[in-house]
Amino acid sequence: MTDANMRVTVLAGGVGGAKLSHGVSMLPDVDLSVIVNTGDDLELHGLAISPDVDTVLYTLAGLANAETGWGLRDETWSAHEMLGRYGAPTWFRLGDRDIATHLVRTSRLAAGATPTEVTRELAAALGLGARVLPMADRPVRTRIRIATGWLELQAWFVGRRHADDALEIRFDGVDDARPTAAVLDAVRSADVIALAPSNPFISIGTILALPGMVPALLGAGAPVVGVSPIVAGAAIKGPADRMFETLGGEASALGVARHYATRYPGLLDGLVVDVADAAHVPAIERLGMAAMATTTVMHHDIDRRRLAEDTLAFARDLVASAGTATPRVDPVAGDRGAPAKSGA
Ligand code: FO1
Repeated sequence: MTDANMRVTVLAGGVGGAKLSHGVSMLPDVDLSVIVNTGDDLELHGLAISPDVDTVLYTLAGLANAETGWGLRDETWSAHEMLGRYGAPTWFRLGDRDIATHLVRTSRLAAGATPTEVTRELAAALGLGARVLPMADRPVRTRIRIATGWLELQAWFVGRRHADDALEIRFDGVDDARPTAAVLDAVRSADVIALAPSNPFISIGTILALPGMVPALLGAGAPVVGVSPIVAGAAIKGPADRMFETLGGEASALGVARHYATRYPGLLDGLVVDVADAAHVPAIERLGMAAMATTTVMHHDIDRRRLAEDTLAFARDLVASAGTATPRVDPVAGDRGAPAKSGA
């Protein structure tokens, strides 16, 4: 902990990640960095669109559409209607105010700015104190294999309402991408690192698939705590529960713990689960990570703040107890130093 602020770094995907980050940003004396998945990015109408980054920016700025979680509130759809009249694609709905973000991003990238620089400029313009960090400055594109073949993430997620079973995931470009310097700094200098309740396969998994990302997290001095995106066997939003069924594992809080413990041994020091899953806590602890049950479903801002408070307090207790207890040997991977297998 620095004298003034606690430095908190959150790994986030879409709506769930943005909400937890927003909760952290409401806490006093906290210096927040959010590392955001960019595998969902797409180009449409000649515009560079970064859904998860924009969802975090809008949510932290208090501008997000409360019903959907993505896009801006008080939105209008004149451009969308006109695009329809021209026969342009309208399956991915872009509101008029949202389009301003894509216009600025596209022109700044064309002028040679990096996604990190563009996002910093957008965050500053929206008056954000938090650092919002694209996970990488090189393009990574998540692809999903369904029964009829491979689809780009948004074509599956939005275009087909993720109705098809996801049989395989690919992160195109990930081998040539690296966590940015700002991302590695946010990991190294954190007092607490949190994996938000985002999809472990296509949001957190994408970030962890970046070469060097898991080793950086394993080498960080800060405790790494996750928040389960599965509550009482179901995802709050999106296809995470069904992806456990088709990609391996179990759609439960214990399944989430097992997912991280087996794919990223030693990564999680603790997992926060919902009170509905309190019965799973002992089995999760037997996997070699601490576990805590609290209310993790976030309907209102106050829920976001309280989950953030509980998660940070949980992480602080881990630091305190680690100071006294003998170093915990992870049953799956041996001591912390063991090189983790690569991510998803
Ligand atoms: N999600 C939808 O279900 N339908 C949409 O038309 C849609 C448009 C959209 C536009 C901008 C943006 O930032 C997000 C948008 N999303 C839409 C959400 C997005 O697909 C998901 O939030 C993430 O990609 C999943 O993490």
